[in-house]
This record gives sequence, C-alpha cells and structure tokens, in this order.
Amino acid sequence: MLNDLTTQPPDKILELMQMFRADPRPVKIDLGVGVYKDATGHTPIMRAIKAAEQKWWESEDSKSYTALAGDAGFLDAMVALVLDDAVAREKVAACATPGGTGAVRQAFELAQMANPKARVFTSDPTWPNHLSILKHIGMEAVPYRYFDNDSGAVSFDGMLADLAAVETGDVVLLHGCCHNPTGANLTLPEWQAVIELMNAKGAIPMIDIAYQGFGDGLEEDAAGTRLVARSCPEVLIAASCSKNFGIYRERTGCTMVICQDQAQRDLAQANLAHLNRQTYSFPPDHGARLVTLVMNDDALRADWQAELEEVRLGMLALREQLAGELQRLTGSDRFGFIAQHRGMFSRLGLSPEVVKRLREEHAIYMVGDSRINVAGLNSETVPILAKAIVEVGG
Ligand code: PLP
Ligand code: TYF
Repeated sequence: MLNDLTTQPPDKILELMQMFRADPRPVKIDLGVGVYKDATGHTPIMRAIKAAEQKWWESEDSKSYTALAGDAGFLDAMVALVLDDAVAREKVAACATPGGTGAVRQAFELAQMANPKARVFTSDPTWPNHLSILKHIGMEAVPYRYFDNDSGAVSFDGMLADLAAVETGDVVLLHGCCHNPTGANLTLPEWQAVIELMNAKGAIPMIDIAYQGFGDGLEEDAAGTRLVARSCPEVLIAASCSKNFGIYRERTGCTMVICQDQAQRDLAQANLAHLNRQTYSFPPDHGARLVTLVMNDDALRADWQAELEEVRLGMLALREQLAGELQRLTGSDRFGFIAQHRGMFSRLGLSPEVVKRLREEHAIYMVGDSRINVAGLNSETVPILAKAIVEVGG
C-alpha cells in the first residue's frame, strides 16, 4: 500500500530554514521563515506570556478536555481582539484551532461544506500554504493580480479587474494586514471598493489575519477586517496568535464566522464544532489559555501591548534603514517601497538568479521569490544586505 504514495513537493520556506542551519559559514543572515527575531537573532518569549504561564501553572487544576470549539473565554477574547465592536457577539460563530493554519483549513472546509462548488480567489502571490491546502481538499483556487513587482505596490486596478470574475458563493481570500509574502497592503478606500464588489457579486470574504500588531498597530491592522465585518453579511476569518503573542509552537488560532442572525450563527457554530471533531476532536488549549489570561488582565495586557509595539517599531526602523541604505548606494528610489511596506515581509523584486547568488556568495538567505523577513536583520546587517544586493546587480 505505502508504495502507492507519491512524493509531495517540499515546503520551500522550511527547506530554506534547513539550508540555513546546515550552512557552516560563520557569518550568515537568515531572512527566510516568518518568525520574529530580536537584534541578537533570538525569538523571545514575550514577558506577559511568561507571566501568564506562571500564573496558569499555579492555578490550573485539571487537564480534562475543554469543548470541541475550544474554551469559550478564548473565543470571546479573540472576537474582541480582531473585531472589537464591529458586529454583535451573538452573530459570530467561532472555534479554537491549532494555529492560524488550522483556522484557515477549517474556514476553507466550512465554505466547501456550505457550497461544494465554491472557488477561492487568492492573491497572486499568496502564502503558499493557502494554495496547498486548497489543492489538498479539492477546492479550486483562482488567482487575482495583487502585486506590481516593479513598483513594489499593490496592483489595485488589476486586482479589481480580476475579482470582477467572482460569482455568487465564491470566496475571496484577503490578508487582513501585513500581506505575506509582499508586505504591500490595501488602503481603507481600497478595502471599501473590494467590499462593494464582493457585495454586488454575492461573494464571501475570507480574511486571514496572522500579523495583527506587526504593521501599523493593533487597532489599525484590524481596520480592514472590521470594515468588512460591518459591511458584508457573511464573513470567514482565520486568526493566528503565533506572531503577535510569540507562541508559534503552542499552535493557537481561531476561526470566526460572521453570520446574518443568531439562528445562522448556531448552525455555523455547530458545523465548526463538527469540523473540529472530524479533524482532531479538541483543539490545543495551552496557548489559548495564555492569550486569554493576557487579554483579561489589565497589567498583562498593557505589558503585552507595549512589547508588541517595541517589536513593531523595531521592524519599521529596520525598514527605514534598509530603504535609506539602498537609496544611498543606488542613488535611486527603486527600493523606496521597503519603507512603505508593513509587517515582517517585503518582496524585493529580485530575480531567482540574484537570490541564489546572495545565498551562495554572501550567505544571505531569502525566499526564492525575493521575500525577506525584515526581523532577520539588525542595524549592523542592514548595510551588509544593501551592499550585497548592489554587488550582485540586484
Ligand atoms: N496565514 C498567514 C498569511 C501566515 O503567514 C501564517 C504563518 O505564519 C499563518 C496563516 C498561520 O500561522 P500559524 O499556523 O503558525 O499560526
Ligand atoms: O510564511 C512564513 O514564513 C510563515 C511561517 O509551512 C510558516 O507563515 C512558513 C511555512 C509553513 C508554516 C509557517
């Protein structure tokens, strides 16, 4: 039987992570996988998470099962964090999932259960796992233009033109903020135009929000998602706590479904619980519990927000420095978009050949499409990267 298995394509980002680890050169720069790193290259546990962990260790008195949809307190905290008061809580169905990936998977599957013919319109480019999950579950992905490689900006006219092909019941997948892999984001008027198009066509928005707090701020980064929540009758949302709470390996995420009324919410809620049951029964709880403790304790929450803000501003400063350095070395504004982009990532628009040379000749690792993780830099490596890009003729 097992001989009938076929080989599967590797995850290119994780493959790059292995290559970096195996590189014996003493000086090397990892701009690959999307994990936050401080100036020393360390991925820290956030102060508030450590404190919540201690508190939870002292107070936890059972490890019995939670509920199929996860802990209700966590779901309330996530709905509040992502949606604030954009919609009434009674209209939101939600379930805890293993990471944002689990949330994406459950949201896709819910759409497929509701409409087996639903296609999912995905930005070109998008996070590769969106496409591989859709393929795995047999949903058709339809790419829409999103990024202009030359200017580093959103190709908004192209996006709207391609989205005009959506039909009633299709899903339009949007990144809530900090677009992965490009770093280029929609303005609020652009969100509004996409909303009008989706509503006119009867398409269902799905928002993947994995970097809330990494772009312009916690509230600012949720503004597009909240506008959609207020404006569209049915919305799917996949949220991740991996990055903004720094709890990657705890696998903490949440699928939310905005419904038209309470009866529809109950139906969606039962289907989310059903989906969790078919996939893994109960979702992981430890990370979810830490998030809930942080969100519900004024002091821990304030400290978490302060640390998240330090992280965000640190990445912004690196963006400014890199854009400035490249401007100085090239005498042009060609790379000015790096300072305009938001979040961990920027797609630099370099050719695969240049990306390969940077890796082989300079031990600088970035994803093959020239996506860099800005947090992989520090103030000393920014000039090294800029010089290397110019040297290899990027
Ligand atoms: N969605 C996007 C766009 C991502 O970049 C990520 C990766 O970090 C995720 C979802 C889910 O991440 P995780 O499953 O680690 O929470
Ligand atoms: O895009 C990234 O780098 C992050 C982390 O299979 C990641 O989203 C990468 C690959 C993967 C899961 C997470």
